[in-house]
Amino acid sequence: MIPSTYATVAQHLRESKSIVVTTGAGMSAESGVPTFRDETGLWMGYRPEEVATPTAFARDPNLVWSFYRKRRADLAPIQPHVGHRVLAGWQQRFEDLTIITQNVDGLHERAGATRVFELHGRLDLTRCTACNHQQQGLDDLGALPTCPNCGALLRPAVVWFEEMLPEAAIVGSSEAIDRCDLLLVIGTSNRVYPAAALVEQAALRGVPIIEINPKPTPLSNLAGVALREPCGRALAGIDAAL
Ligand code: BJW
Ligand code: ZN
Repeated sequence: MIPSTYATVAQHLRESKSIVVTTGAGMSAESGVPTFRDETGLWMGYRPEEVATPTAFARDPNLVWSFYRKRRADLAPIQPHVGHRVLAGWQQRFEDLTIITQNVDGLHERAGATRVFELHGRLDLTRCTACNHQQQGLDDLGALPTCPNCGALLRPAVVWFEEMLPEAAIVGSSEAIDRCDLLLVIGTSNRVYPAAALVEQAALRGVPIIEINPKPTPLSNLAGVALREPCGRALAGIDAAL
């Protein structure tokens, strides 16, 4: 017996021509990646401005690298879950489905998703603060890694507060939002901009919005349908109803 909300979302999916799915940290929670703002989230014990701003990195790169060194090590054994696989499968099934993620864990791609815009960069990418050098991988680079080319400090290739998002990701995301006729918002607190503004942008055009999140968010009022449960179970349920 398929719950009626799963059937409703499945019907929306079948009837839509262009679908966008935005995801946040809650998307990866069932894989074992901590969220940021929940009770046991990553920001507990840290003030975000102490570890996730360029000013913080300039002031205390040791502290910032110790935060990211642990997160890179923790990410290494993590695997995508059924929800990531369902979304990747929908990209094969539906003509136009774009995933826009704030996550830096690369789990959508590892589950086989092909069209993914990563708004906040990648934890498995490191870049030089002085030259164009970039390196890929989750290897332990030591306490304060430096560039093999020029000797300057390396930094995680993620987007911190006060930094611009990658141009291609923000342009591609905005275009996808402008042509979509269905938006699924999964596992984000919708507190960080400009990511949250994409949801507002779709709402302004009257696009139906479906939120999958155990808890309401500041943008829940824009969603016509809300599934208040973990996304792995919800996505598997919707998939079964398709
Ligand atoms: C589940 C679940 C399960 C649990 N299933 N769900 C407009 C207004 C106000 C402020 C601004 C504005 N525009 C810009 C700003 C400033 C700032 C901002 O937004 N501040 C607000 C916080 C007030 N934005 C920026 O600075 C951005 N840059 C920018 O705007 O550039 C222009 C500029 C230039 C110069 C000066 C000023 C502006 C950059 C933002 C970068 C964010 N970076 C981080 C860190 C990335 C690196 C890293 O990983 O360390 O990105 S912050 C952190 O928050 C991370 C996340 O991607 C992001 C969003 O968090 P997310 O994913 O929503 O996670 P949570 O924990 O908040 O929520 C999890 C949710 O999951 C919860 O709702 C749970 O209920 C749910 N959940 N289990 C489904 N199983
Ligand atoms: Zn360099």
